[in-house]
Amino acid sequence: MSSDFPSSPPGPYAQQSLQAPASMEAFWMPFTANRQFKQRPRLLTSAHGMYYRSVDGRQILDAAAGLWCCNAGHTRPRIVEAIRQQAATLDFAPTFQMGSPLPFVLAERLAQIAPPGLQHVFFTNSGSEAVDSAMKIALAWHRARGEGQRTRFIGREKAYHGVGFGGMSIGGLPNNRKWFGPLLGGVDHLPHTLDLQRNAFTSGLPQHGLERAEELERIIALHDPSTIAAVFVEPVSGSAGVILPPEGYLQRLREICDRHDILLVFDEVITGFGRVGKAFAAQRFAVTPDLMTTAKGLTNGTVPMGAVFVSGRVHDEFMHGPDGAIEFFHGYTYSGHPLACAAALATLDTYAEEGLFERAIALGGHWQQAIQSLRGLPNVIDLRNFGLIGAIELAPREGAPGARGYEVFERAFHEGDLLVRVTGDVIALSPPLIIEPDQIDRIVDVLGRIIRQVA
Ligand code: PXG
Repeated sequence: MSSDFPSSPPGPYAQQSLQAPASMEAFWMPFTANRQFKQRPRLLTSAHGMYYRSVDGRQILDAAAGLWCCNAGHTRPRIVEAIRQQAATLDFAPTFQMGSPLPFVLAERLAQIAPPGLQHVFFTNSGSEAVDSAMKIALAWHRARGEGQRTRFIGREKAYHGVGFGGMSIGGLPNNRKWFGPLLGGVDHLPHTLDLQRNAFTSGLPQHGLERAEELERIIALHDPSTIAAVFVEPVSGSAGVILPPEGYLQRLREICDRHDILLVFDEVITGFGRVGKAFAAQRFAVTPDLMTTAKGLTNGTVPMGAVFVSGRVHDEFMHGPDGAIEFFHGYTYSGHPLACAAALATLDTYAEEGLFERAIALGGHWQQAIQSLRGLPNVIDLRNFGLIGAIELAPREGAPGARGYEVFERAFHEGDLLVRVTGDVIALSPPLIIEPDQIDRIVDVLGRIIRQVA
């Protein structure tokens, strides 16, 4: 396998990517225990297909698609070439009152694979920016149609919608919120749908919990429907440790939003681009939102990019003002960046050519069996799977929540040559969609061994 890694000399900058840095002081790492990390670093230096290589030369099986990004696997030649060529052709072009072809081409391509009716695309550089952009589109849309009093948002407990003030406010992870003051006003939260008592060890979608969608009616009634702009949910939450929607739940949210003229927004930053067996979870669940936020898999993680998909009904309301009026006072310097667009187009071609959106379903049976085979191991209190997403929930050590999960994660990397993601005591799995059955088996073998060791 190691012979598959590119062997050509990498040049002066990439060369530095292959060795440990002289100092680790200056880089303040995001969402990381910096001091702990810098004492015993986990450094990745190169990548190919399903594997990373670590700084000490080991091949690490990537069971996390980087961070839910690299759905087609790593350093795919078509994507690499697209970025290389685009950088040498058009490195940057403004998109404020100016344009260049690629964002138009990419938006058309995205509209072709989008859920029905979501045919307009607003580009951002990340999932967080996509979420904040969607919140602003929702507010401005209501105002444009004479409903400017609709300013409230409804998010959900345990939700992750990125780290902008908007996304933090509708998000529901206490650690991500409590440090940062009062956040946005006028936000309420649905209850989350994790219910180990009733749903533990369910294969696929949980059977219990549909009634938690009814809470939306209660929250809407409390504030009055006329004050509410939009409801934001992740069809499947990832960051909080993989939380699945009960059967029928998303349909129910759609019905309630429709009844009260409230926009429904799906945050598909992790579920988009094939993670659950269709291009988007909206299609897998056959529920179409009004807006959809995406990022990560859009460029296979190669160049930062996010996109908000917008329905015709929402988009068209903005297009009524006087000619020459800017319709939406929002955007980023790098919205529709040429390198990101080129990377995204090559990524979409790779997904299509290799049938990767269908692969999560094709591999679903094997995946489910593999994940659920860990049942009965010490401290395993739940196993969840859907599409090519898996979660192993471990009982927390007494007085030390998260310690057992972290130990599994660390040992998996150092001793098992395996990259997983950990959130508290949940091990989350989301491998590239190019994974082969024997690699699925290896993930489960390594984790099974380590879970026994940390018992
Ligand atoms: N929405 C959702 C649903 C996400 O999962 C974001 C927004 C923010 O995207 P950016 O590109 O701004 O990071 C995310 C990001 C994890 C993990 O451990 C998940 C994310 C980021 C980091 C870690 O599951 N998702």
